[in-house]
Amino acid sequence: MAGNKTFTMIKPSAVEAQYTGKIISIILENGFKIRALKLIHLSSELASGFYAEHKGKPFFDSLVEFMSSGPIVAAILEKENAVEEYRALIGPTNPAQAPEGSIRKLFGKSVQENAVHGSDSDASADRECNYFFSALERY
Ligand code: 3AN
Repeated sequence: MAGNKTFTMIKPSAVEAQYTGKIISIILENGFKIRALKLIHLSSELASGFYAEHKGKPFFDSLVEFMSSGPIVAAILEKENAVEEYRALIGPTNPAQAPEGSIRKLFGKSVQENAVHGSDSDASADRECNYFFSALERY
């Protein structure tokens, strides 16, 4: 059975561009509940740990540098079938290929600066939620 939680980050360039409020509105309008939320500036160590599965890929160093270049907004979202529903709402990795109205189409600039992260499986969602939030910070 599909889980009901997913993890998202609004990436540094989208936070810097003041898109946080608009992105959170879209998330809420689409039936997700916010179960945890914080603004945090990742160190390069924390960003590397988060993206450990991509270590060794050509874009890894640039991704870590970008993700630690300014604050991000991290959140735990709840909805039935959350992982799949949220990935449909944000669109594919490349904003140029994202459907009209999707978050990455609306706010993404490039494959790297694609506005938001969304977990790709229930197992990743669990790991990512625990990476960012303690039991006291989630509801
Ligand atoms: P998604 O976030 O759509 O699940 P992943 O997990 O394949 O995509 O990649 C994680 C992040 O790495 C992406 N959100 C994007 O910022 C970056 N990324 C992925 N592929 C590339 C690439 N070819 N060039 C630059 N950055 C990339």
